[in-house]
Parts: sequence; C-alpha cells; structure tokens
Amino acid sequence: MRVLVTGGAGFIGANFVLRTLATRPDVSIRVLDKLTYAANPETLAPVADRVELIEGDIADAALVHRLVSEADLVVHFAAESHNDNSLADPSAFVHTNLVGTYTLLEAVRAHQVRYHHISTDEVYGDLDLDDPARFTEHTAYNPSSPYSSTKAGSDLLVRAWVRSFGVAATISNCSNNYGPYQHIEKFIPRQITNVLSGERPKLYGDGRNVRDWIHVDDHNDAVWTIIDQGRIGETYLIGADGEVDNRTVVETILELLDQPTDAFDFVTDRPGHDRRYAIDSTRLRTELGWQPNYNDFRAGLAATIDWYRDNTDWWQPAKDAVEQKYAATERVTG
Ligand code: NAD
Ligand code: TDX
Repeated sequence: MRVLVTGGAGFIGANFVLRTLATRPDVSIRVLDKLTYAANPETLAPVADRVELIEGDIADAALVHRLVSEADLVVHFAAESHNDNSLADPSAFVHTNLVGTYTLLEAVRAHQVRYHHISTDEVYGDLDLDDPARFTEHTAYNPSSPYSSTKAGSDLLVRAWVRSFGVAATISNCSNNYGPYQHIEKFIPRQITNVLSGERPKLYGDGRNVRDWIHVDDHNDAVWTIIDQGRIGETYLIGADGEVDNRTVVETILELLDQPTDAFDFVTDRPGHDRRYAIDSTRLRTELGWQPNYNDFRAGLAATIDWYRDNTDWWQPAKDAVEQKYAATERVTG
C-alpha cells in the first residue's frame, strides 16, 4: 500500500511514519511537508532510505494532484497547529488548514483515493471544570481560536466532500498528544526543556485549565484502526481518559526532575483560553475495538522527560528563539 503522509516531519506525523515503518512491512511511505518552523527533518533522518520526503505545500495543487494520483491512501496531518501563533497571526492557519485541506480534497476526489483527516477535539470548544459532560461525535462545533476554527472548517469541508462528491474519507478528532519529537513551543515539552535549561516552568492564568492527554502512539494506533475498520464518512473521537489540570502536569514534571514542586511561575493568560477538553471515545472503543496502551500518565510523562533529556541535540537549537518569542508578550503574574 502506497501512503502519502502530509505533515510527516512534524510531531504526530513523524511518529506515525516511524511507527508505521516499524509495524507495517506492506506499507510504503511518501511524506509531503512544507518544512515550516514546526518541522524537524532530523526526526526522519534515521529512516531516510525508506521514506521519500518531498518538501512542498499542501496548497500547491499541481504537486498535490501528482502525489495523490500515485497513492492508495492519504493521511492528512499537515497543519499550522499552535493556538498561540494563531492569535499572533492567523493568516498561515487559513492558508494551510483551510486552503490546504481543500486542495487535498479536490485531489482525492479527482483520483478517487482513500483519505483520512486528522483533527482535534478543540473544534467542540470548551467545557466548564465542573461539567460532567464530555465531547462525543454528536457535540456541536463551537471553536474558540483561529487555530480551532480553521480545523473545524477543514472538518466541515471533508464532510461536504463525502456527501456531495462521494469522497472515501474518515475523520478523527483527538485530544492533546504528548510524547517524543513534540515541538518545544507546546506545553509539556516547553516545561520539560525549561527545567532542563535551568528555567522555571510557565503556567498560563490560574493553571487550572484541563487537557485530556493521550500518548502519541495511542493516537496513531487509533488512526490505523480507523483506516482499517472505520466506516466511510464517519467521525471518530480519540481519547484515553487522561484529564489532568495544567498545574498538576507542571508539578509532576518538577517532581520527576527532582525539583521543588512550587518552582514555577504563573504568567499572562492566553486570550480566549479554553477551560477544559474531555473526550468520550466510546464509539472508537466499542465499534472498532481500539484501546490505549498508555494508561498511566505519570509513567508516560517520565518516559517523555527521559526522551528530551537524552535528545538535547534535537531541541536545544530552537530553545532560545522559542523563549524569546514567548518573552515578548508573557509577563510573570505570580
Ligand atoms: P506540528 O505543528 O508538530 O506539525 C505540523 C507539520 O505540518 C509540520 O511538519 C509542518 O512543516 C507541516 N506543514 C505546515 N504547513 C504545511 C503546508 N502548507 N504544507 C505542507 N506541510 C505543512 O503539528 P502536530 O502537533 O504534529 O499536529 C498534526 C495534526 O494533528 C494537525 O492536523 C493537528 O491539528 C492535529 N492534532 C494535534 C494534536 C496535538 O496535541 N498536537 C491533537 C489533536 C489533533
Ligand atoms: O507555556 C505554556 N503554559 C501553559 O500553561 C503553554 C505553551 C501552554 N500552557 C497551557 C495552555 C493549555 O491550557 O497548557 C495547555 C496546553 O497548551 P498547548 O500545548 O499550547 O496545547 P493546546 O492549546 O491545548 O492545543 C493542543 O492540543 C490540541 C495542540 O497544540 C493542538 O494542535 C491540538 O489540536
């Protein structure tokens, strides 16, 4: 099977490529990636002889049509993915997440290629801390940020291309991922690499916001489960019952790195900051039989810390620039 993976040099896409190569000998992989600031081609360097990495834009129709016509399956990870960046400048989010997805959909429609669309639980907006509800496939879309609204729009394009044009697509909306190769602008790797660099972790607002954490390998196993067994046109929510508030995450990182658990700063809150995400993944579990393998968040976090400690060459070159960007707007509040 010839698989075209968009965004395969980013965090989740690269983990998908590495895991697929390790577990599926029948699959050949091509990666289409623009190699933006978020990509790290080093991640794929060890498998360079087994993966063709094509540098290009998913909104480049001619390139996309050629690559899609030569594939049996497209798995679409490429996106502008960071909420904070989308608040500073939404333009790349509209281009990549909306125009890029549209371009891919037109190509899979023309060449009748199976398509799996990677999306996020953020399309559903947020929940109150004390709300017993969790997101399901039936929750109404209510995105908050330029990032999540462009992801919501991309999901709706997929649904329309399924219904109007008969495109053979599935969609998955996953909760917050953690694990190796995640860009250090994101919450968990930012705090781990802060502590490893002698800096204090930075908590937005009151630190009580809740995210529903899942290990990236569990996410990618679920993606293959949906590709193999999912019903065309359906949406599946992916989550591992991993709700934790941000302060607890930071305290656990500090404890695992032998630091005092109060050695962090509260900083300026993110505008429009979603309070809580929570996924009900019953459909995926009961209809398709998927289950997460990482059920102990603390153990998964410890393994992730070990990975960043053992792979300083992978992240250190980007650290100063990332922190300078945050410092331009972030103020310590407590
Ligand atoms: P990432 O930012 O680490 O990687 C994105 C990749 O896409 C990068 O390699 C980048 O170079 C590439 N890219 C960006 N614009 C492109 C373009 N125009 N053409 C081609 N390539 C382009 O993101 P990630 O965290 O790995 O997220 C991957 C996907 O998973 C995204 O669709 C995201 O919305 C979704 N998702 C992420 C999470 C999470 O917790 N990180 C959770 C749920 C869903
Ligand atoms: O320094 C920080 N301090 C902090 O308190 C950063 C970078 C974040 N935070 C908070 C904001 C969120 O409540 O931590 C939480 C997680 O933040 P991010 O890592 O930026 O993730 P989030 O905004 O939840 O979005 C992520 O999950 C859903 C991904 O970036 C998205 O691509 C995905 O769709």
